[in-house]
Amino acid sequence: MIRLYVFPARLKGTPNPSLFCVKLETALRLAGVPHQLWYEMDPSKGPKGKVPFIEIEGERIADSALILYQLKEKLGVDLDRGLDDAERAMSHSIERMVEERLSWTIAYSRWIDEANWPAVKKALFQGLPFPLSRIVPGSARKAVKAALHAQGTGRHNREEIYDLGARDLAALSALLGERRFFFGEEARLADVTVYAALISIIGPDLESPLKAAALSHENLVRHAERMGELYAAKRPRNRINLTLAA
Ligand SMILES: N[C@@H](CCC(=O)N[C@@H](CS)C(=O)NCC(=O)O)C(=O)O
Repeated sequence: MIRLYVFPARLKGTPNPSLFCVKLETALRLAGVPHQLWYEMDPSKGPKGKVPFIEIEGERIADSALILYQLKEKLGVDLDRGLDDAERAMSHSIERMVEERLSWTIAYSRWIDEANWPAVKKALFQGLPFPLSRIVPGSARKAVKAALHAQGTGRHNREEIYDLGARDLAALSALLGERRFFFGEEARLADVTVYAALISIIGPDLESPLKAAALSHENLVRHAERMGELYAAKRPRNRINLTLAA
């Protein structure tokens, strides 16, 4: 049985505070891959210092994309089965745009934007004992700020960052058009990845120009609703272990 390690589900409105955890869990659910969910608060427990990661046959593997490549190789799991080469390339491009660009705007809106940080801090770090409650949130925020700066997004001003995010969302909306899913009637990896981003933006009770931009695209909102229904319908039975990892 695969163990899927994700952050505790501490942000109301989204299955997980991490877009990458939502993506991987949704992909496993949709592909019908049996798994147990383990909550891990410490990314350093993962082989690459990040969450999510999985444990399969005693081996820990990190990175949502690399995990899915391995599951394809080992178990034949492929949400993009049946797509032609150009569609697969489009699916890949959508996944990369969401993860390499849009996700940083989401991180900014939660961790840096003063309008949301107090609520995010409260949700993510609830229950930490003193004095950790005084130290951990600030140092985690500092680390995200440094990562945003290194990646580049953090060098733009607030207006520019939200404008970049709004452009990504507009592109996704145009690509989706009137279809139910990006490649027709079936949800593919691109749909899973976009859902992970959309529910991260729209789901939590946090306001930002990014959320306003997402809500302005009716087709994206409907897509998120549709994917949310699929996510709920594909809940694995007796396979969830909501235990905090030791
Ligand atoms: N490329 C990775 C990204 C995972 C990632 O960035 N995880 C973040 C949470 S959203 C993390 O664990 N950050 C902790 C850190 O960088 O110290 C994937 O697809 O899994």
